[in-house]
Amino acid sequence: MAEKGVKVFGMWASPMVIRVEWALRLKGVEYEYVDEDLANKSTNLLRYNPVTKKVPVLVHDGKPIAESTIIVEYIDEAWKGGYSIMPADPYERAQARFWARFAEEKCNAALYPIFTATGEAQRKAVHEAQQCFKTLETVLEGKKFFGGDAVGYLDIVVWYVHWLPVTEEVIGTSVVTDKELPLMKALFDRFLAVDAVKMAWAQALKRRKRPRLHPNPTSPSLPPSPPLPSHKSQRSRLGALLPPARLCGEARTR
Ligand SMILES: N[C@@H](CCC(=O)N[C@@H](CS)C(=O)NCC(=O)O)C(=O)O
Repeated sequence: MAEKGVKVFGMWASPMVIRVEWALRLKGVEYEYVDEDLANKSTNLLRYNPVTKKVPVLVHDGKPIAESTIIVEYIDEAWKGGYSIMPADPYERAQARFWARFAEEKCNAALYPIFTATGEAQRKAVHEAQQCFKTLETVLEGKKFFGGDAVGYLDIVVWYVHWLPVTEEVIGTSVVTDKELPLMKALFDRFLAVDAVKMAWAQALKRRKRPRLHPNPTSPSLPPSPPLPSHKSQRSRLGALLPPARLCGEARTR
């Protein structure tokens, strides 16, 4: 008999995985979360995603789907009714996809050098990321969220909403400020106050304490990191140990 239910194969710090969890929570879909050690991937992950071998993977009634943005669209279509993630209008849908690709390819890419550069190179990287965000910010004019009055597809794709405050604290430099990017900053605050968003992020931070996670995902021989202290210092350590740049995307060390 075919396997029933919804599973998400993920890794706590992955900004791509949390997109899937946000989408499922917004839709009110129950799911089981399977935490992967990316230094030692499970046979199930390799079986479900033999092509890229990356998380997230959504398994719905035994059928796997990979690539976070594709999964988010799938979730919206598979659980029709109730909360809508994609705009109803085809033109608006096309626009949301266009900006999602821009955010993914240009703004995400512009952020990675900030985490790794220092001094003048970092200042230049911050400036370039801000220019990219300014372009993205034009979509927010007159709206509460990219999706309009409620969180939509583009809000979900813009992962730096939850990771950027953490990394800004670690690098000691602000990218999204009231002065430079007021609409984006207001969006960040609003987005992080949405229940489904808050709950998924709080849950992800709890997973961080699992002992089998390592400070360096490419070095399974390292001892597990100790439990984190709370709040501000916790956030600093989170960023210092595992910034997204070391885990995700092209910048990750292989
Ligand atoms: N384009 C993919 C990127 C997924 C991705 O980069 N996943 C990272 C974690 S954030 C991963 O699984 N890395 C393990 C590896 O590269 O081996 C998506 O959006 O789903």
